[in-house]
Amino acid sequence: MIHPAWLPSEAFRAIGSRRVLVQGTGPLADTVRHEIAEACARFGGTVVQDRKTAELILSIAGPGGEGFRLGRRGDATVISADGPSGLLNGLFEVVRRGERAFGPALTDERHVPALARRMLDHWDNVDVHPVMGQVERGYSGGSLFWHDGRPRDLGRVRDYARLLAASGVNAVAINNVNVHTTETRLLTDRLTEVAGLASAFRVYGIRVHLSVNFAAPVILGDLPTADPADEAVRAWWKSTTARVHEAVPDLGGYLVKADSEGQPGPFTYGRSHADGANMLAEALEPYGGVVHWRAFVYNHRQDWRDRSTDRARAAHDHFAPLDGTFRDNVILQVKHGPMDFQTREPISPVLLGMPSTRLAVELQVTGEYTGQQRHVCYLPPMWSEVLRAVAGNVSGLAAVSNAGDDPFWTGHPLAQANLYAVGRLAWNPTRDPIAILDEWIDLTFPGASAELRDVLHDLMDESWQTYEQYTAPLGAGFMVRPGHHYGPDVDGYEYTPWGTYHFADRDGVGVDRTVATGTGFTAQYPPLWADRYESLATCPDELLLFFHHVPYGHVLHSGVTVIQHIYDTHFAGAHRVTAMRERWQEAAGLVDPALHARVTERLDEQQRSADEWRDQINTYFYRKSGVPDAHGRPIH
Ligand code: BDP
Repeated sequence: MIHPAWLPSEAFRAIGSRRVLVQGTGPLADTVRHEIAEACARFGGTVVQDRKTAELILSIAGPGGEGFRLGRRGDATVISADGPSGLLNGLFEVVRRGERAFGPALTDERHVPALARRMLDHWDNVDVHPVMGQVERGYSGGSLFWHDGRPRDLGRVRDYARLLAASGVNAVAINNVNVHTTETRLLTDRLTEVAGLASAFRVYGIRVHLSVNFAAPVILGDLPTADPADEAVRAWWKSTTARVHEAVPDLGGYLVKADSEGQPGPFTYGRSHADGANMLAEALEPYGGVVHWRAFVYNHRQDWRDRSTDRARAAHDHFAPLDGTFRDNVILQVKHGPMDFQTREPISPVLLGMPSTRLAVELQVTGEYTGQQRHVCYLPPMWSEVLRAVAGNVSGLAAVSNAGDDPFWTGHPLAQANLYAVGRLAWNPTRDPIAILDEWIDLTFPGASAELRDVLHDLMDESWQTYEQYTAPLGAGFMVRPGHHYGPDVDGYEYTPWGTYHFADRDGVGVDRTVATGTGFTAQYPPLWADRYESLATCPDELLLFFHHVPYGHVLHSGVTVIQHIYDTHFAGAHRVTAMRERWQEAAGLVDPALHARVTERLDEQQRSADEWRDQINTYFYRKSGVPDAHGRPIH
């Protein structure tokens, strides 16, 4: 059985037991009508045609737009939508409120999304990749879109689109940013598959985007070059894009990973990333499409002995000089941190330093470096910090999806909350992440008892911080097993060409990224930020080792030494997991037994893994430093 996630039928009871009027035409109004008719059939309400008797009125009151007004008119609750998408968004607002949407106390509210583009990126392959599997960094089974190299039944895709629409998402990229040969063909001879997926997403107001391979003209055998200055190449993209739009008239656009981790790009031809992005933007422009061009460009074949190189600098070094040179329909998609989705990173300086470029911030819902959906790790507290810092600079959010064909959608059932919350935060980045968690609990477990709610909060509220405690300390990243990135491997990446180092030796640890003595990365920030990170006196503890190389005896703002902090947090984090496991047993009988069993199994693994992290990290730093634990706990 497929778990209904945050849309069990019970969530529609308040609507489905009333007299409801829907006014408006078009596919999205039809979707809303269909949702209401189903709910009424289940809960005894009626679809009415008359305003006078209606208890809920949903109407399209404007020419277009995603916003809506919610309020009371007489005895009815009314959604006046700016356009068809607003109608759907209004419906889900009423679903979220349940009975609370119907009291006379309801005051007029206007709802509009803060970020215009709220996108999920799927790293799905059509075929199963020999190393990466079908979904790259996927921890929830196979793809929702393809099976055995063929498109799946669209029913489940439609259910997925519905879940996403109810969270506020309005765009998806359906295939992996590493575009292999089969997936390159989605642009040409596999277009009918794209059209099928687009039809499933369209009825929920979600536009499909395609990840494209920059070298597609060469890979598909049509041209000898992919040089963006070559007229034949430009013409190829224009005619190919025209054909794509014959099949999918409302395609949202292209997503591109270029000159990164082996993907082809404009550098091959001595051209800039603006040249590359602008060529695709020109091809998409007649159709209102956009190019999401990723800023994740760095040299993954570095000489690790060369201390002057710094992977954290790469995106800003490449892109900041191009500010103002991108066409209007290019969106530069920037990972939230300068490295790569680590548990703790500072904000990418690209997001603070390109005022004349349209920017989208990229987050990773799939927990590649945050427990891979085997650990409980509720990420919105991290995302909320990011979004508050870049508010006003970005107009979009793109997040790597964590959903797959798993019956619980996300491997770990509690990881559904991350998927739900990312859309809600994109709609309103100022929301309290814990209030969003409450919303998810209400929808997913309608009528949840106070007891269940408390257990879920105990497990999830601070789970990101707990994960951070027992894994890599103080902003040091990548102490993970190379390749699959699960579990500890203290030096796994230390002497590799990937540019991911912590520089631990017998005297100290951390990467010196200061201007004074290090790589100069701090200078990429606006002055106030740069000063804060440059100085040991003001650099926040949790990012200390990201910016500074310090002796083990360095005293943190918290008053403890770096080495003692490492020991303390690792013991505390693993201990906390033990408490979480015990707490979860109190939820037995309060949730679906299959869900309870799945979470129990995951918590067992989280405990094993947290203990392993604790022991390896503590032992490593004890052996490097020779400093014993002040509290005499066992470290070998
Ligand atoms: C890294 C992943 C890799 C992705 C890459 C990306 O390990 O699988 O292809 O990000 O974002 O974190 O392109």
